Amino acid sequence: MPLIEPFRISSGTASLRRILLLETTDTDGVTAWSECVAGERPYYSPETIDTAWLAIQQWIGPSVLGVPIPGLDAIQPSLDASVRGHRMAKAAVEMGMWGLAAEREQVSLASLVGGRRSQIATGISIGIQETPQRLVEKVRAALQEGYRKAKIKVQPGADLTYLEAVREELGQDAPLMADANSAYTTADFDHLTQFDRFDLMMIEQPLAWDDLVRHANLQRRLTTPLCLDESITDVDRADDMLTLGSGRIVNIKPGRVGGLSTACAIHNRCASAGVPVWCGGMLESGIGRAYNVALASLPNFVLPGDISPSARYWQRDIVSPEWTMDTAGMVTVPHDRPGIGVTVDRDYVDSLTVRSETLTAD
Ligand code: OSB
Ligand code: MG
Repeated sequence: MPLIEPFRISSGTASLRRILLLETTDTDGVTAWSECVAGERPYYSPETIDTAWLAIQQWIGPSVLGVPIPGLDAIQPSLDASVRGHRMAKAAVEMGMWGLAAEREQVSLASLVGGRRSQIATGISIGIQETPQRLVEKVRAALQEGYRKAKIKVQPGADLTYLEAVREELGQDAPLMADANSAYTTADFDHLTQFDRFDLMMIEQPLAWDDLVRHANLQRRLTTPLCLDESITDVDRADDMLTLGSGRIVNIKPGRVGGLSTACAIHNRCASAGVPVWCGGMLESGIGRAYNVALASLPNFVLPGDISPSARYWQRDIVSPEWTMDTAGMVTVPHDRPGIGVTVDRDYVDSLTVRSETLTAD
């Protein structure tokens, strides 16, 4: 699916998304769609869409097909017991089974997850722009459209002057944060302390994608809260972050942590520790977005999520209704619709499909 505009972050640019979709069917013929959030290249995490395809086909698919599931929370532990890593591939499968359960029971995915919120406050994630002025215009337009938070992608050379320009023109109260996608190192600590003067809501993942210790050292030197994204891959990593003080906020993405049950467990851990969370995004189609919206309806998702409406990324989404945001920056949780809450436009998906494969229980 072609993105409406290229999305540039410190670790690479995306202009066209190759998306892996799963359609999971049970023995009664009930089906549900889910999405794998892996990128085309291993620039965010080691996984890619192609490693996910292989992992699902070779190991993950065969270990769930035809096997009775004792409960939704049991899927991921059973996958983790054998297959190391491949969390995004596991998540696509695990989430499909949540979607399927919601469909079977004719309840909304949000209520199956335990979410009560009826609307989700939405933030926008804005890629690295050619000039600070271009960024100012983007942020201004987004806040005018209703977005409750603007996340500005940064990297060395496109940080302080950009943030300075946005603060100067949009004022001290504009809800801003920065996301570095691991663009900095311990050599940049002095530089990073200069971010404090912009009064950001948080700085997301400034250091290495799998680091916790250095983030803790950096957090001690900053007044701005750090938020971790890439580094929080499971419940233990979230516990480690809390123990070490590696950050004060967590961006939860179900795809990154292996599925919805771990996403919920991390949410609960953070809630007990008084650490706020919000739901991140991975440039998903309307299918992946459905799972994010359901997750974000849990109570400790207290900060605006990267849950942009379909039209932010796609000329035409593959679901109906498309995801929309109102002028107050809120996305409505489809509690009144069973399953994932949207219908997949199968003809459109077929027309975009370049490869498909069916795995069956033997
Ligand atoms: O770091 O949150 C990130 C997109 C791809 C990979 C990593 C990230 C992102 C985003 C986009 O920030 C969030 C969205 O889907 O709106
Ligand atoms: Mg991020």
